[in-house]
Parts: sequence; C-alpha cells; structure tokens
Amino acid sequence: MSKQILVTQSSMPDFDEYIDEIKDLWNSKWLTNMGIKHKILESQLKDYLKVPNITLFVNGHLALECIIDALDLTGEVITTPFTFASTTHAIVRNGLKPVFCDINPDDYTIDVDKIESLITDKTSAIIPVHVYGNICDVEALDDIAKKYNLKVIYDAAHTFGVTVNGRGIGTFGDASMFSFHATKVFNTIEGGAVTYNDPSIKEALDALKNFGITGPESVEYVGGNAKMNEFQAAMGICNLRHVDSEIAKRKVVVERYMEHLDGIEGIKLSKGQAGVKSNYAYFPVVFDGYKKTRDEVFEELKSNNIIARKYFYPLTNSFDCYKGLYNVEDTPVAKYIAEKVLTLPLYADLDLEDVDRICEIIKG
Ligand code: T4K
Repeated sequence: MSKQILVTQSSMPDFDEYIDEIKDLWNSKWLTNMGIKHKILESQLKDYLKVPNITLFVNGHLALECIIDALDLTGEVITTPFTFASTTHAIVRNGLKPVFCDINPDDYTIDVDKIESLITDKTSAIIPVHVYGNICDVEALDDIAKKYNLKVIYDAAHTFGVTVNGRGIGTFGDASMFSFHATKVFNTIEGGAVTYNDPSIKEALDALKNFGITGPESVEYVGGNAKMNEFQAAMGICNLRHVDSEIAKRKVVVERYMEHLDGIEGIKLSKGQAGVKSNYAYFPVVFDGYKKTRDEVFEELKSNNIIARKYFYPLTNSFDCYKGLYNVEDTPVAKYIAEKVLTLPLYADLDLEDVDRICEIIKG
C-alpha cells in the first residue's frame, strides 16, 4: 500500500525551536491566564494581521461564541449553511436563530443578492463565511448592514493573513473570527482570535473568555473559560516566524494542481479574486459534469490511501441535531455545491510528485 496522504498536515517549527521557546515557562511557572507568551503573540498578530484590535482565544469556535455574546445580538442571524459546524452552532448556542441564506456559485460565499429578502424586524446581524479563503463581497455586506443597522461578524477561520488591496481581512465588518487550529495555515495547536475595529469591545471579550471577571473583586459578565494558554501561544510565536515561507510553499503546491486540472471540462477550480492576497488555505474542486462524480473520485483516491475531504458536506442546515428546523431546499446552490465539492490534500510539505499522482488518479 502506498503511503497515506491526508487532506492536510500541521505546520510545525523545529523541535528545538519550540523547546527553546517554552524553556522559560519552567522558571516562571506561569502556564496560562494571559501570561507573557500570550501578550507577545497578541501583539505580533495584531501587526501581522494588520488589525487595530485583537483578542486571543483557546480556539476559533469559542472566539466566535464570545464575539456573538459581546455584541449582544438578539433574535435572528443571517448566515450560510456551507461551512463547518462551528459557525451555525455558535449562533444556536447563543440562543439565536440562524436564518440560512444561499451561497453564490462562483466563490461559495454568501449570495449578497439574497440577503435583503431574509431580513425581518428580528434580524440583528449577518455572519458570513470567507469559505476556503474566498472573500465575501465585503462592500455589498457593508452597504446592507448600514441600510438595516445590522452587525456583521465574519467567520474568517480560513483567511489568516489574507489582505484585500493591502488591507487586513480582519478589518471588515464589526468583527472577524480567526481559527488557529492544527489544520490551519497558521496554528497555535488549538487557538483562535477575534479582531475588531471598535476598541470598546475589548473589555467584554477579555472578560467573557475569563469567567466574566473584570477586576479583583468584580465579575460583570456571565463568562466562560476560553483562554489561550502559554504553550499554545509559544507554538504561535514559533509558527509565526515561518508562516510566510509556509504560505509560499502552499502556493507552489496549488500552482502544480492548477497545471494539471485547470481547463478540464467538468472540473471547476477556485482561481483567486482581484486584489486579494491568498493564503492558499484549501484546494476545493467542484466536479460538475465531469466523467466521474465527486464520490467516485473520493473513493478512488481513498483506495490509493489518499484521504481528500468533502468539506462542507453535509450542509449545517441538514445536520441531525437540527432535524425538522430548517429546509435544505431553501439553499439550493449550497446543496448543489456540497454534493459536488472535494477538497484535495494541501499543505506546505506536500511533495509535488504526490500532487502529480493525485491528479493522475483524478484524470485517469
Ligand atoms: N469556522 C470554520 C469555517 C471552520 O472551518 C472552523 C474549523 C471553525 C469555524 C472553528 O474553528 P476551531 O474551533 O476549530 O479553531 C477540522 C478542524 O478541526 C477544524 O478546525 C476545521 N474548521 C475543519 C474544517 O477541519 P475535522 O473534523 O475535519 O478534523 P480532523 O481531525 O478530521 O482532521 C483533518 C485532517 O487534518 C486530518 O486528516 C489530518 C490533519 N491533522 C489533524 C489534526 C487533528 C493534522 O495534520 N494535525 C492534527 O493535529 O475538522
């Protein structure tokens, strides 16, 4: 059996680099609760992401739950079902109702032309997703938000370091959530952050991730525990030193895929957007009218020990836990794409010979 290739592989610093970074934790004995590594990483990420404000979290999901809480959203939130479970669950776990908008067939982000018809007097916000690193129509979303006085929180889990005409993607809308999970372009093992323009949000976010504590004798919020610890932050400090070269290596892998697959009838690729500096987070391929179905390609790769993934199938509005609550037929484009998309293996150290092999299997 040939070697196993998974959909991704974590970027890691050299072992010695990480050991060196965590050594002083044995002297300080300060392991969590916003220690020195946390402070250093927070400041470095603020610069790297080109954002005015940032708050770190233990993971992306709790970051999203906390920013929804901090912005005091009520009633209904417009979002898309073509995403990871986290986006929808974060809305529901805040006691809010997700209202599912369809995606556009070009880049799979929220279809801005279908949002206004979903707005009611209960709508308080829009939570769009920059899915696979494809950027939503941020200008149209801004216009809609202003017109109807809605908050916008971007799920930017896939867009670490992405810029639009030089502007950090985390500066759009009211806030953005980033994921630093092991499977992401930049990781802190598990981790995440919220970026935001209004500095007054900081107090609530800092409190919500630490039991609502605001002072030695004051607890002003009903918070939880979502703090990034020092070992996570140390991993982030190391990985940040190498993230640009990791993204450059991902770009080479993506270009190799493009050489093989671009222009083939029935194969649709995401080709980048004007003014957007990509981070090459995912390589989604839509098999639409190809000689093999998505599921046939998936099985063929699997029988060769290559594990691609059906991100994002099933749609969140068809999850068992939401049975009877939503109608998947309300989002026909999302349903269509979810049945046809496969994300191929992509990581910095993926051998180009393996990319060749994957493409030969697909084309064979
Ligand atoms: N919003 C969006 C749009 C998201 O995509 C995500 C997370 C979130 C919000 C929430 O952010 P976090 O709370 O996770 O920070 C994975 C990730 O766990 C998840 O972070 C990610 N999205 C999602 C798209 O993918 P699974 O269930 O597919 O993971 P798993 O364990 O099957 O791993 C996938 C592959 O990654 C493995 O085949 C090999 C590789 N891998 C995995 C792990 C755990 C590594 O190389 N190293 C590892 O440590 O969800």
